[in-house]
Amino acid sequence: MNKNQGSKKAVVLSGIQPSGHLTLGNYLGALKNWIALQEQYDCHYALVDLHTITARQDPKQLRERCYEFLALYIACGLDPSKNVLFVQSHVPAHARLAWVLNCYTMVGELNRMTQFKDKSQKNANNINAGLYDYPVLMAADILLYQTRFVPVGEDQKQHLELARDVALRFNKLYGDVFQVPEPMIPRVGARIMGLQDPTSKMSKSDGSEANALYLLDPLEVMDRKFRRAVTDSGAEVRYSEDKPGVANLMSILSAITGESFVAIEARFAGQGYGVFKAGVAEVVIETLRPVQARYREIREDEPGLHRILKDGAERAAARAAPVLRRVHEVLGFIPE
Ligand code: ATP
Ligand code: LTN
Repeated sequence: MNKNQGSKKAVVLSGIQPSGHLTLGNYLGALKNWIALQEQYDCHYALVDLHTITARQDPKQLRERCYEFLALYIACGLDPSKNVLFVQSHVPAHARLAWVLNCYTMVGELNRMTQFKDKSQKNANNINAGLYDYPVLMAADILLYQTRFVPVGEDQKQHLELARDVALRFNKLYGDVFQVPEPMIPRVGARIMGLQDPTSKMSKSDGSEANALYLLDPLEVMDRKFRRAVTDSGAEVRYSEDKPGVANLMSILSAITGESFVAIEARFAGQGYGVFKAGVAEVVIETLRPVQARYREIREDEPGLHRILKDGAERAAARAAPVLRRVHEVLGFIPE
């Protein structure tokens, strides 16, 4: 079977959970890269709603957020005619392959997943089987499309390793069924930290408003969040592991403008943290101002957004079907 299913471009796939609101971390760690890849690769981007229900969701908000995320993707520059944009639950092959892969994933492997440990601590009253099984569903998302590259932030590296291990294990037993995927992690911006607590990852659903910068925050709120961002003792703008607040703001600036840390240090030499924070705020605000304007227009057309998802699901399902069929065949299931 041709792994790339009639397409010469290498397949890219990634997903974001429609939980909370999209943050600058999601943008710099994932979304910005997605946009850069759309010309060169055969890209698939999923709103992973099946993953999202591993934590309790309000049904109305979940639906609303899927439209919000899709409209924001498009406003940021992701073109629905060049990328397959879809909702995971619309393509049943994801859940079907996840079941199969469950039987090729060891409990010992899942026990090592750090995201499961973190999320279990945060949701001690709802440590459900879905949360534990989350990485297997993610492996299914990826392997279902013969994906070559997976653009994600640093925190997903361990899940990617698991997807690779499962693919290799399956291939060893049944021949060359799956493409073995590779992570694509940006050099800068792969792990944006909280603005109030620069020692923990900025996250869209941990409930701390001041810690995260949301792409749809009013621009004056963004300005305030940066001005109040925790920096470190001292006054020098210098990149150092032991100055996590300043290092984080420098990473944000560098990820957006492409400037090196050395160039940023030179630009802000002798100017103190106040000027530096205002400079970072300005760059972020000017990047997001046009995005927010486009977003409002795109979000208004909900039937149009729904059509994009319907079309995306059809295209995704067509791509996934032969792969699932092949998996069933090698396992010995009677063809449908
Ligand atoms: P949640 O708080 O709901 O767990 P999250 O903000 O961690 O959400 P995910 O949906 O888990 O977001 O991740 C979406 C993508 O954004 C992934 O590729 C992930 O690696 C990336 N990402 C998430 N947070 C950051 C961050 N702080 N810095 C860089 N990339 C990030
Ligand atoms: N687990 C990912 C979201 C995700 C994903 C995927 C990312 C689900 N399926 C497939 C890349 C490819 C996260 O960011 N928490």
